[in-house]
Amino acid sequence: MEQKLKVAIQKSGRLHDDSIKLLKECGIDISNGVNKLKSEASNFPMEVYFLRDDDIPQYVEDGVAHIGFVGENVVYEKNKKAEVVEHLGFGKCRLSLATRRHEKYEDARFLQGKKIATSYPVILQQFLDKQGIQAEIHEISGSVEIAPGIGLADAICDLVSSGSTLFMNGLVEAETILQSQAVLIKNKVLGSDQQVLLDKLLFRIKAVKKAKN
Ligand code: PRT
Ligand code: ZN
Repeated sequence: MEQKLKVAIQKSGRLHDDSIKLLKECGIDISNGVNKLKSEASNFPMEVYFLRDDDIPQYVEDGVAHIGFVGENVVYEKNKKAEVVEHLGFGKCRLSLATRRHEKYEDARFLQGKKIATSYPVILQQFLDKQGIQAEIHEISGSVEIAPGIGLADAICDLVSSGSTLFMNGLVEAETILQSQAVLIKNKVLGSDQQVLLDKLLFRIKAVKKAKN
């Protein structure tokens, strides 16, 4: 049986198109049928699994997928045993604290004793611990930006790219706690066949990135 490299990418969402595009630029053709969970490359020994981004680190840790394309924010939040091997240059954003526009945030001490809404409790808690701040974290899975407006929180910690979502909700960015972009992660104990295929893919990814600079 021919060995294949099993790759996890986002099924739909902000990283899906750029992930497929990067593979294509690497000369790898994926037939991407809508609603398909799995696909096979026609010209590279590769199988692609389409998954929720949140699940990708776990799949890679378990070795169900050998590698995955996912946001660094998700990698650090899930904290699984998967290794970041390459930054992919798309999906750029930052995880930031934001407060109501009128609030005077000078540094993290502002957060002492306050309520913060976020979908990133792990990364936020690490930040607070490092700053020696005690705050109450409210974990919510979406629409974090409305939390201050409805009295659920004093501040939020969420992903920002253009900043327009914050602006529309009367919030301002107070502090960035993580810069993020899509990365390639790999299972920690790849077999030698998979490692050879990964090296081949990485060689092509690096060439694509270089051509863009
Ligand atoms: O369904 P699934 O779970 O796979 O997808 P998802 O809804 O969890 O993730 P998705 O598709 O929204 O984002 C996937 C990844 O894209 C994230 O994990 C980040 O690594 C990256 N990314 C880049 C972003 C953004 N930019 C971004 N702006 N993810 C989310 N946002 C959201 C942010 O949460 C906020 O609501 O966009 C809004 C802010 O955008 P601006 O431009 O108004 O600042
Ligand atoms: Zn998700």
